[in-house]
Amino acid sequence: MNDKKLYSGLVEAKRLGEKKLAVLFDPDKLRLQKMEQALDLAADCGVDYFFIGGSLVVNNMLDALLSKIKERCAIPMILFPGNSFQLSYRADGLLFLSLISGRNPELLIGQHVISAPFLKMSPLEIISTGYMLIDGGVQTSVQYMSNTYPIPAHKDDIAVCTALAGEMLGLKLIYLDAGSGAKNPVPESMIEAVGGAVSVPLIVGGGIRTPEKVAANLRAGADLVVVGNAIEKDPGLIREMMNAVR
Ligand code: 1GP
Repeated sequence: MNDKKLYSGLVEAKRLGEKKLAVLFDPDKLRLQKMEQALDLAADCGVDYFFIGGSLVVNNMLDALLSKIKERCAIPMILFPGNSFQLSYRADGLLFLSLISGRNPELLIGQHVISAPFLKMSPLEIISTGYMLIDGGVQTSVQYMSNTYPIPAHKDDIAVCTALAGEMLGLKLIYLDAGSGAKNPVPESMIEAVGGAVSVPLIVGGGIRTPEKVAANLRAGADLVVVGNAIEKDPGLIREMMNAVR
């Protein structure tokens, strides 16, 4: 899928004011029965994307997971990799994440250099993404693993300047993430401020547990909301969340 369909779909949806939901699967946390239930519901309700990845993937299930999803539905699968080991040609696209909220050169450019030749040969659609960690009230795996400080949740101005710089550097998406399992999701004031400042599509995730919160984030200016943990615990939420999106 190297024809840039995923990104152009996001840009077009933003232009039309259509909102999107992605369900995040962490290959380490899969329980097969819930997974099958989640896949069927996602297909039935028209979930827009699956994001696949985690800060630390310790099992070897990535390819198996991607094949399983493909067998069961046609929802695009986008890799959301915590490191350069989490790559697979079986997905449709990849968020090429540069952790612009942090000052760890490995995650700004180092891992990218290592994975670039593999990605150049791959059929994946590569979407450069300015990834910004926002303090979610607890230390999350991604904070620890990335060895970076998140942006304080009340510092909308830092978030805006960081996102603007990312956009000016040519990154095609901005992703505000409070981290998987965050106690506090990204504040709506920050989503509004960043959404008003950049023109590329805005993704928001981390600690979103209810359909009301999904709707509030979309109203604040998110174009795409990502939900992982809450749906992993209760796949039934997919339907209510999709209703909130539509
Ligand atoms: C991906 O961090 C999100 O950006 C997912 O977070 O697992 O808390 O929904 P949750």
